[in-house]
Amino acid sequence: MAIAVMGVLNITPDSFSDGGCWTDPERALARGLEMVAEGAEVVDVGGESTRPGAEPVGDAEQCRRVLEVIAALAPHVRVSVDTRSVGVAEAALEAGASLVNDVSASLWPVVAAAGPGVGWVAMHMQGEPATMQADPRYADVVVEVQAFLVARARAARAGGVEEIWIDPGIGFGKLLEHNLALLARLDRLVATGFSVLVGASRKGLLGTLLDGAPSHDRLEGSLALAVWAACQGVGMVRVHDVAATVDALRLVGDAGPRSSGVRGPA
Ligand code: HH2
Repeated sequence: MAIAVMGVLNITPDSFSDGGCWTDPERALARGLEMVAEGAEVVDVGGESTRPGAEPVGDAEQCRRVLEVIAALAPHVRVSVDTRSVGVAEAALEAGASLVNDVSASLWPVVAAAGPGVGWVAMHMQGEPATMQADPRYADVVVEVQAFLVARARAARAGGVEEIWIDPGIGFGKLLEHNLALLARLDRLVATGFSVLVGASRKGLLGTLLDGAPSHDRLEGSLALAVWAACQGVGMVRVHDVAATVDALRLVGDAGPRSSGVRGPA
């Protein structure tokens, strides 16, 4: 069992837990390198918050936020770009990213066109960030999310994408009961044969379950879910607290960083 850690680097003024922290490119680069030293195999750079209620950010502004940081980090670590925009994904790959973290699960043609060595994360979301938490509904959330992800992943594979990750999208158009059901059945996603990524770090379900803890005070819950994901066979966790997560995963017997092969070509 081996699991990789993807470190979150949001270059946004409004992300739910690190908004405004890394808007200065030098500070962002320093944080990215710090996460590498802490054991992150991938640094996920995003220029648009997709928290509940967030409004879309235009391509030019996303590019202004992320491209300089991606170019500076890429010689040191595998970089993913967290975007739902074709134009931003293309520009980020040009700048040195080699993984497209796509919460819209629609950008695989960009990845296929980029050729070997570039991977794609397909995440499930019901609705759009601005309104997705208003009234999400599912007949069977586990079945529906799995069917959606497998269909997208198969299309991408048929289109020539070699490296595919599927992600249930914790908190994206889901109530607490939906998030818990998906976390309880991560084994079903793992059994599809596609690599699975989970992002539960500091998310709202932890605040709900832990007596209203604010986003900066959800470390224990985040670690518990990372460990749970690892035990279910998930291949990568997307987290804000890299050092603590790497330590927690080592303690449960995972080989930790540099073991999962997600670094891509040297
Ligand atoms: N969650 C967030 C953003 N991107 N990507 C994947 N693959 N999976 C996730 O669960 C996921 C994601 C939201 O978290 P964060 O980036 O910390 O906040 P914000 O969207 O406010 O920038």
